[in-house]
Amino acid sequence: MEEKILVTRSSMPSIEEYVEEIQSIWESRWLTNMGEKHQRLEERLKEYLHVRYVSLFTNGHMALESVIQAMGLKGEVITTPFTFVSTTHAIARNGLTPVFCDINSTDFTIDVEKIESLITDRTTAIVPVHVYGNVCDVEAIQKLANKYHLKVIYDAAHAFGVKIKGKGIGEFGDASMFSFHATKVFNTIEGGAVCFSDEKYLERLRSIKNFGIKDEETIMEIAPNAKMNEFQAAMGLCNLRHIHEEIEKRKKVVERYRMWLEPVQGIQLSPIQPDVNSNYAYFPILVEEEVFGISRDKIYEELKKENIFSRKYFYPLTSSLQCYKEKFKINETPIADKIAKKVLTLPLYADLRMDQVDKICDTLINLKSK
Ligand code: T4K
Repeated sequence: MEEKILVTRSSMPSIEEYVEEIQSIWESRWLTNMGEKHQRLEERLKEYLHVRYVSLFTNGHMALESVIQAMGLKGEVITTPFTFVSTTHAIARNGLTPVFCDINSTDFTIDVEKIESLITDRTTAIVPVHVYGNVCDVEAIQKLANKYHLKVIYDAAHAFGVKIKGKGIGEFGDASMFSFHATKVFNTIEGGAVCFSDEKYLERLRSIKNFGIKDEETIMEIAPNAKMNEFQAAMGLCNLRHIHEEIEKRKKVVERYRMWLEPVQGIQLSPIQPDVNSNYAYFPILVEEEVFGISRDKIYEELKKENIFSRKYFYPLTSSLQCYKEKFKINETPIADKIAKKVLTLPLYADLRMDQVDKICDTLINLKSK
Protein backbone atom coordinates (compact mmCIF):
# COMPACT_ATOMS: atom_id res chain seq x y z
CA MET A 1 0.00 0.00 0.00
CA GLU A 2 1.17 3.51 -0.85
CA GLU A 3 2.54 5.56 2.06
CA LYS A 4 0.22 7.96 3.82
CA ILE A 5 1.29 11.57 3.95
CA LEU A 6 -0.23 13.07 7.08
CA VAL A 7 -0.56 16.78 7.78
CA THR A 8 2.45 16.57 10.06
CA ARG A 9 4.83 14.11 11.66
CA SER A 10 6.64 14.47 14.97
CA SER A 11 10.32 15.23 14.90
CA MET A 12 12.33 13.07 17.29
CA PRO A 13 15.96 12.78 18.31
CA SER A 14 17.75 9.47 17.73
CA ILE A 15 16.70 6.84 20.24
CA GLU A 16 20.32 6.73 21.47
CA GLU A 17 20.30 10.46 22.22
CA TYR A 18 17.03 10.20 24.15
CA VAL A 19 18.15 7.12 26.11
CA GLU A 20 21.35 8.88 27.09
CA GLU A 21 19.33 11.88 28.27
CA ILE A 22 16.90 9.84 30.38
CA GLN A 23 19.48 7.49 31.91
CA SER A 24 20.06 9.74 34.93
CA ILE A 25 16.35 9.50 35.79
CA TRP A 26 16.96 5.87 36.78
CA GLU A 27 19.61 7.03 39.22
CA SER A 28 17.72 9.98 40.68
CA ARG A 29 14.26 8.32 40.70
CA TRP A 30 12.96 11.87 40.28
CA LEU A 31 10.26 11.68 37.63
CA THR A 32 8.31 14.92 37.90
CA ASN A 33 7.52 17.95 40.13
CA MET A 34 10.04 20.42 38.70
CA GLY A 35 13.09 18.13 38.61
CA GLU A 36 16.59 18.71 37.27
CA LYS A 37 15.68 18.31 33.58
CA HIS A 38 12.72 20.60 33.98
CA GLN A 39 14.98 23.29 35.43
CA ARG A 40 17.64 22.77 32.75
CA LEU A 41 15.06 23.04 29.97
CA GLU A 42 13.70 26.29 31.42
CA GLU A 43 17.23 27.74 31.39
CA ARG A 44 17.89 26.61 27.81
CA LEU A 45 14.57 27.99 26.61
CA LYS A 46 15.20 31.38 28.20
CA GLU A 47 18.35 31.66 26.10
CA TYR A 48 16.79 30.34 22.92
CA LEU A 49 13.63 32.45 23.12
CA HIS A 50 15.39 35.60 24.40
CA VAL A 51 12.95 35.95 27.30
CA ARG A 52 13.41 36.78 30.97
CA TYR A 53 11.22 34.03 32.45
CA VAL A 54 9.92 30.67 31.21
CA SER A 55 7.46 28.53 33.13
CA LEU A 56 6.97 25.00 31.79
CA PHE A 57 3.63 23.17 31.65
CA THR A 58 2.39 19.72 30.77
CA ASN A 59 0.75 21.11 27.63
CA GLY A 60 0.16 24.41 25.88
CA HIS A 61 -3.50 24.55 26.82
CA MET A 62 -2.83 24.37 30.57
CA ALA A 63 -0.09 26.97 30.12
CA LEU A 64 -2.59 29.39 28.56
CA GLU A 65 -5.36 28.60 31.03
CA SER A 66 -2.93 29.05 33.93
CA VAL A 67 -1.45 32.36 32.82
CA ILE A 68 -4.96 33.76 32.37
CA GLN A 69 -5.71 32.61 35.93
CA ALA A 70 -2.45 34.17 37.15
CA MET A 71 -3.44 37.57 35.75
CA GLY A 72 -6.63 37.49 37.83
CA LEU A 73 -8.75 38.75 34.96
CA LYS A 74 -12.47 39.51 35.11
CA GLY A 75 -15.17 40.29 32.55
CA GLU A 76 -14.51 40.25 28.81
CA VAL A 77 -11.49 39.20 26.80
CA ILE A 78 -11.05 40.11 23.14
CA THR A 79 -9.77 37.28 20.98
CA THR A 80 -10.20 35.74 17.52
CA PRO A 81 -12.32 32.75 16.50
CA PHE A 82 -9.90 31.62 13.78
CA THR A 83 -7.83 29.36 16.03
CA PHE A 84 -7.70 25.96 17.65
CA VAL A 85 -10.47 25.53 20.20
CA SER A 86 -7.94 25.66 23.04
CA THR A 87 -7.63 29.48 22.85
CA THR A 88 -11.33 30.07 23.41
CA HIS A 89 -11.64 27.28 25.98
CA ALA A 90 -8.79 28.77 28.04
CA ILE A 91 -10.70 32.06 28.29
CA ALA A 92 -14.11 30.55 28.97
CA ARG A 93 -12.83 28.00 31.50
CA ASN A 94 -11.50 30.94 33.54
CA GLY A 95 -15.06 32.23 33.82
CA LEU A 96 -14.39 35.03 31.32
CA THR A 97 -16.45 36.08 28.31
CA PRO A 98 -14.72 35.71 24.94
CA VAL A 99 -15.48 38.63 22.63
CA PHE A 100 -14.71 37.64 19.06
CA CYS A 101 -12.83 40.10 16.89
CA ASP A 102 -12.40 39.60 13.15
CA ILE A 103 -9.06 38.74 11.52
CA ASN A 104 -7.36 40.43 8.60
CA SER A 105 -7.34 38.71 5.23
CA THR A 106 -3.59 38.95 4.65
CA ASP A 107 -1.99 37.07 7.53
CA PHE A 108 -5.15 35.86 9.37
CA THR A 109 -4.17 37.45 12.71
CA ILE A 110 -6.44 39.79 14.71
CA ASP A 111 -7.57 42.87 12.74
CA VAL A 112 -6.17 45.68 14.89
CA GLU A 113 -8.53 48.18 13.25
CA LYS A 114 -11.50 46.32 14.72
CA ILE A 115 -10.35 45.88 18.30
CA GLU A 116 -11.17 49.32 19.71
CA SER A 117 -14.87 49.19 18.90
CA LEU A 118 -15.15 45.97 20.94
CA ILE A 119 -13.61 47.43 24.10
CA THR A 120 -16.13 48.07 26.88
CA ASP A 121 -15.78 48.91 30.56
CA ARG A 122 -15.79 45.14 31.18
CA THR A 123 -12.81 44.42 28.93
CA THR A 124 -9.69 43.36 30.82
CA ALA A 125 -7.45 41.68 28.24
CA ILE A 126 -6.67 40.83 24.64
CA VAL A 127 -5.67 37.29 23.67
CA PRO A 128 -4.40 37.50 20.09
CA VAL A 129 -3.12 34.43 18.22
CA HIS A 130 0.08 34.29 16.13
CA VAL A 131 -1.79 31.86 13.91
CA TYR A 132 0.41 29.51 11.76
CA GLY A 133 3.38 31.41 13.25
CA ASN A 134 2.28 34.62 11.47
CA VAL A 135 3.08 37.56 13.71
CA CYS A 136 0.24 39.80 14.96
CA ASP A 137 0.63 43.58 14.77
CA VAL A 138 2.29 43.62 18.19
CA GLU A 139 2.92 47.37 18.22
CA ALA A 140 -0.68 48.39 17.48
CA ILE A 141 -1.96 45.86 20.03
CA GLN A 142 0.37 47.21 22.73
CA LYS A 143 -0.74 50.80 22.01
CA LEU A 144 -4.38 49.85 22.54
CA ALA A 145 -3.51 47.87 25.65
CA ASN A 146 -1.68 50.86 27.13
CA LYS A 147 -4.50 53.24 26.27
CA TYR A 148 -7.20 51.08 27.91
CA HIS A 149 -5.04 49.39 30.61
CA LEU A 150 -5.55 45.92 29.22
CA LYS A 151 -3.37 42.83 29.63
CA VAL A 152 -2.07 41.17 26.46
CA ILE A 153 -1.54 37.43 26.47
CA TYR A 154 -0.39 35.98 23.16
CA ASP A 155 -1.39 32.53 22.06
CA ALA A 156 1.98 31.80 20.44
CA ALA A 157 1.32 28.05 20.24
CA HIS A 158 2.48 28.09 16.60
CA ALA A 159 5.26 30.62 16.90
CA PHE A 160 8.14 28.87 18.66
CA GLY A 161 11.45 30.37 17.49
CA VAL A 162 9.87 33.18 15.44
CA LYS A 163 11.68 36.53 15.59
CA ILE A 164 10.68 40.07 14.61
CA LYS A 165 13.50 42.47 13.80
CA GLY A 166 15.78 40.18 15.80
CA LYS A 167 13.50 40.14 18.87
CA GLY A 168 12.04 36.91 20.15
CA ILE A 169 8.28 36.65 19.64
CA GLY A 170 7.88 35.84 23.35
CA GLU A 171 9.15 39.29 24.34
CA PHE A 172 5.86 41.01 23.46
CA GLY A 173 2.78 41.59 25.59
CA ASP A 174 2.43 40.63 29.25
CA ALA A 175 2.91 36.95 28.45
CA SER A 176 3.07 34.47 25.59
CA MET A 177 2.13 30.81 25.54
CA PHE A 178 4.01 28.28 23.39
CA SER A 179 2.80 24.75 22.67
CA PHE A 180 5.31 21.91 22.61
CA HIS A 181 2.80 19.32 21.41
CA ALA A 182 3.99 16.40 19.27
CA THR A 183 2.70 18.23 16.18
CA LYS A 184 4.70 21.40 16.73
CA VAL A 185 8.03 22.74 15.43
CA PHE A 186 9.54 21.99 18.84
CA ASN A 187 8.03 19.21 20.93
CA THR A 188 8.33 17.78 24.42
CA ILE A 189 5.84 14.99 23.46
CA GLU A 190 3.07 17.03 25.12
CA GLY A 191 4.12 20.30 26.68
CA GLY A 192 3.98 24.04 26.73
CA ALA A 193 5.38 27.14 28.35
CA VAL A 194 4.50 30.65 29.40
CA CYS A 195 7.08 33.40 28.79
CA PHE A 196 6.92 36.76 30.56
CA SER A 197 9.11 39.50 31.94
CA ASP A 198 7.38 40.46 35.20
CA GLU A 199 8.86 38.48 38.10
CA LYS A 200 5.56 38.50 40.02
CA TYR A 201 4.17 35.78 37.71
CA LEU A 202 6.99 33.36 38.47
CA GLU A 203 5.73 32.17 41.86
CA ARG A 204 2.07 32.48 40.82
CA LEU A 205 2.54 30.16 37.86
CA ARG A 206 4.63 27.72 39.88
CA SER A 207 1.80 27.55 42.40
CA ILE A 208 -1.02 27.36 39.83
CA LYS A 209 0.55 24.41 38.00
CA ASN A 210 0.93 22.55 41.32
CA PHE A 211 -2.53 22.64 42.97
CA GLY A 212 -1.91 26.09 44.46
CA ILE A 213 0.57 24.61 46.94
CA LYS A 214 2.80 27.13 48.74
CA ASP A 215 4.23 24.73 51.28
CA GLU A 216 3.19 21.42 52.83
CA GLU A 217 0.47 22.99 54.91
CA THR A 218 -0.49 26.05 52.87
CA ILE A 219 -2.65 25.90 49.77
CA MET A 220 -3.12 29.38 48.40
CA GLU A 221 -5.76 28.87 45.70
CA ILE A 222 -7.87 26.40 43.78
CA ALA A 223 -5.59 25.26 40.98
CA PRO A 224 -4.92 22.22 38.77
CA ASN A 225 -1.96 19.91 38.29
CA ALA A 226 -0.28 21.02 35.08
CA LYS A 227 3.38 20.15 35.62
CA MET A 228 5.76 18.97 32.92
CA ASN A 229 7.45 15.68 33.84
CA GLU A 230 11.11 14.74 33.45
CA PHE A 231 10.59 12.52 30.38
CA GLN A 232 8.91 15.40 28.58
CA ALA A 233 11.70 17.78 29.61
CA ALA A 234 14.30 15.25 28.43
CA MET A 235 12.65 15.13 25.02
CA GLY A 236 12.74 18.93 24.97
CA LEU A 237 16.45 19.03 25.85
CA CYS A 238 17.18 16.66 22.95
CA ASN A 239 14.93 18.37 20.41
CA LEU A 240 16.26 21.82 21.29
CA ARG A 241 19.75 20.70 20.22
CA HIS A 242 18.35 20.17 16.71
CA ILE A 243 15.99 23.13 16.42
CA HIS A 244 18.08 25.03 13.90
CA GLU A 245 18.19 22.02 11.57
CA GLU A 246 14.46 21.42 12.13
CA ILE A 247 13.55 24.94 10.99
CA GLU A 248 15.99 24.84 8.05
CA LYS A 249 14.46 21.59 6.78
CA ARG A 250 10.95 23.03 7.07
CA LYS A 251 12.10 26.11 5.19
CA LYS A 252 13.20 23.96 2.26
CA VAL A 253 9.81 22.24 2.16
CA VAL A 254 8.01 25.59 2.20
CA GLU A 255 10.24 26.95 -0.56
CA ARG A 256 9.42 23.93 -2.72
CA TYR A 257 5.68 24.40 -2.10
CA ARG A 258 5.96 28.08 -3.00
CA MET A 259 7.84 27.32 -6.20
CA TRP A 260 5.00 25.05 -7.34
CA LEU A 261 2.00 26.88 -6.01
CA GLU A 262 2.77 30.60 -6.29
CA PRO A 263 1.92 30.69 -10.00
CA VAL A 264 -1.34 28.72 -9.61
CA GLN A 265 -4.43 30.88 -10.18
CA GLY A 266 -7.05 30.35 -7.50
CA ILE A 267 -4.58 29.31 -4.77
CA GLN A 268 -3.55 32.05 -2.34
CA LEU A 269 -0.55 31.50 -0.09
CA SER A 270 0.18 32.90 3.35
CA PRO A 271 2.35 36.04 3.07
CA ILE A 272 6.06 36.27 3.77
CA GLN A 273 6.02 38.86 6.56
CA PRO A 274 8.68 41.59 6.39
CA ASP A 275 11.30 41.65 9.20
CA VAL A 276 10.13 38.26 10.48
CA ASN A 277 12.24 35.10 10.81
CA SER A 278 9.63 32.42 10.27
CA ASN A 279 9.59 28.97 11.86
CA TYR A 280 7.65 27.45 8.91
CA ALA A 281 5.12 25.88 11.27
CA TYR A 282 2.19 25.39 8.87
CA PHE A 283 1.51 25.68 5.17
CA PRO A 284 -2.04 27.03 4.72
CA ILE A 285 -3.49 27.72 1.28
CA LEU A 286 -6.71 29.56 0.46
CA VAL A 287 -8.77 28.05 -2.34
CA GLU A 288 -10.68 30.56 -4.49
CA GLU A 289 -13.29 28.17 -5.85
CA GLU A 290 -14.52 30.49 -8.61
CA VAL A 291 -11.00 30.71 -10.04
CA PHE A 292 -9.58 27.30 -9.20
CA GLY A 293 -12.66 25.48 -10.40
CA ILE A 294 -13.29 23.18 -7.45
CA SER A 295 -13.99 23.76 -3.77
CA ARG A 296 -11.70 23.45 -0.75
CA ASP A 297 -13.75 20.50 0.49
CA LYS A 298 -13.48 18.69 -2.82
CA ILE A 299 -9.70 19.19 -2.84
CA TYR A 300 -9.51 17.82 0.70
CA GLU A 301 -11.40 14.67 -0.40
CA GLU A 302 -9.45 14.22 -3.64
CA LEU A 303 -6.10 14.52 -1.86
CA LYS A 304 -7.28 11.89 0.61
CA LYS A 305 -7.89 9.46 -2.25
CA GLU A 306 -4.18 9.86 -3.05
CA ASN A 307 -3.24 9.18 0.59
CA ILE A 308 -2.53 12.86 1.23
CA PHE A 309 -4.12 14.01 4.48
CA SER A 310 -4.47 17.78 4.58
CA ARG A 311 -6.46 19.46 7.38
CA LYS A 312 -8.96 22.31 7.57
CA TYR A 313 -7.11 24.23 10.30
CA PHE A 314 -9.10 26.30 11.40
CA TYR A 315 -12.60 25.36 10.37
CA PRO A 316 -15.13 25.70 11.87
CA LEU A 317 -14.54 28.97 13.72
CA THR A 318 -14.57 28.48 17.48
CA SER A 319 -17.35 31.09 17.72
CA SER A 320 -19.64 28.82 15.73
CA LEU A 321 -19.13 25.78 17.96
CA GLN A 322 -22.20 24.60 19.81
CA CYS A 323 -20.65 25.23 23.23
CA TYR A 324 -20.04 28.92 22.44
CA LYS A 325 -23.05 29.75 20.27
CA GLU A 326 -25.36 28.77 23.08
CA LYS A 327 -23.51 30.62 25.81
CA PHE A 328 -22.23 33.93 24.48
CA LYS A 329 -23.32 36.76 22.22
CA ILE A 330 -21.36 36.15 19.02
CA ASN A 331 -20.12 39.10 16.95
CA GLU A 332 -20.05 38.95 13.19
CA THR A 333 -16.56 38.15 11.86
CA PRO A 334 -17.05 38.11 8.07
CA ILE A 335 -13.37 37.81 7.10
CA ALA A 336 -12.75 34.95 9.53
CA ASP A 337 -15.91 33.27 8.17
CA LYS A 338 -14.66 33.55 4.63
CA ILE A 339 -11.12 32.37 5.34
CA ALA A 340 -12.25 29.39 7.42
CA LYS A 341 -14.31 28.17 4.46
CA LYS A 342 -11.39 28.43 2.03
CA VAL A 343 -8.42 27.31 4.06
CA LEU A 344 -6.58 24.05 3.81
CA THR A 345 -3.28 23.28 5.53
CA LEU A 346 -1.03 21.06 3.47
CA PRO A 347 1.36 18.49 4.99
CA LEU A 348 4.47 20.05 6.44
CA TYR A 349 7.20 18.56 8.58
CA ALA A 350 10.99 18.49 8.62
CA ASP A 351 11.34 15.07 7.04
CA LEU A 352 8.77 15.57 4.30
CA ARG A 353 10.69 14.60 1.17
CA MET A 354 10.86 16.79 -1.90
CA ASP A 355 9.34 14.02 -4.03
CA GLN A 356 6.39 13.97 -1.60
CA VAL A 357 5.95 17.74 -1.90
CA ASP A 358 6.07 17.33 -5.68
CA LYS A 359 3.41 14.63 -5.51
CA ILE A 360 1.14 16.80 -3.33
CA CYS A 361 1.50 19.80 -5.64
CA ASP A 362 1.12 17.70 -8.76
CA THR A 363 -2.09 16.15 -7.44
CA LEU A 364 -3.42 19.57 -6.46
CA ILE A 365 -2.56 21.26 -9.74
CA ASN A 366 -4.04 18.39 -11.75
CA LEU A 367 -7.34 18.84 -9.95
CA LYS A 368 -7.56 22.35 -11.40
CA SER A 369 -7.39 21.22 -14.96
CA LYS A 370 -10.00 18.49 -14.49
N1 T4K B 1 -3.56 27.29 20.78
C1 T4K B 1 -3.43 26.98 19.48
C2 T4K B 1 -3.54 28.06 18.47
C3 T4K B 1 -3.18 25.64 19.10
O1 T4K B 1 -3.07 25.33 17.80
C4 T4K B 1 -3.06 24.65 20.09
C5 T4K B 1 -2.85 23.28 19.72
C6 T4K B 1 -3.18 25.04 21.44
C7 T4K B 1 -3.46 26.38 21.74
C8 T4K B 1 -3.08 24.07 22.57
O2 T4K B 1 -1.78 23.54 22.72
P1 T4K B 1 -1.58 22.01 23.30
O3 T4K B 1 -2.37 21.91 24.57
O4 T4K B 1 -2.06 21.03 22.26
O5 T4K B 1 -0.09 21.95 23.55
C9 T4K B 1 -3.48 19.06 16.90
C10 T4K B 1 -2.69 19.17 18.19
O6 T4K B 1 -3.06 18.15 19.11
C11 T4K B 1 -2.79 20.49 18.87
O7 T4K B 1 -1.67 20.58 19.74
C12 T4K B 1 -2.71 21.64 17.88
N2 T4K B 1 -2.91 22.92 18.50
C13 T4K B 1 -3.75 21.45 16.79
C14 T4K B 1 -3.68 22.55 15.76
O8 T4K B 1 -3.45 20.22 16.12
P2 T4K B 1 -5.47 17.53 16.18
O9 T4K B 1 -6.71 17.12 16.87
O10 T4K B 1 -5.57 18.05 14.79
O11 T4K B 1 -4.35 16.37 16.23
P3 T4K B 1 -4.30 14.96 15.52
O12 T4K B 1 -4.22 13.91 16.56
O13 T4K B 1 -5.35 14.85 14.48
O14 T4K B 1 -2.85 15.01 14.83
C15 T4K B 1 -2.62 15.71 13.62
C16 T4K B 1 -1.52 15.00 12.87
O15 T4K B 1 -0.30 15.07 13.57
C17 T4K B 1 -1.74 13.52 12.67
O16 T4K B 1 -2.44 13.31 11.48
C18 T4K B 1 -0.36 12.94 12.58
C19 T4K B 1 0.49 13.90 13.38
N3 T4K B 1 0.88 13.38 14.70
C20 T4K B 1 -0.02 13.41 15.71
C21 T4K B 1 0.33 12.95 16.97
C22 T4K B 1 -0.65 12.96 18.10
C23 T4K B 1 2.16 12.89 14.89
O17 T4K B 1 2.97 12.84 13.94
N4 T4K B 1 2.51 12.44 16.11
C24 T4K B 1 1.65 12.45 17.17
O18 T4K B 1 2.04 12.03 18.29
O19 T4K B 1 -4.80 18.65 17.12
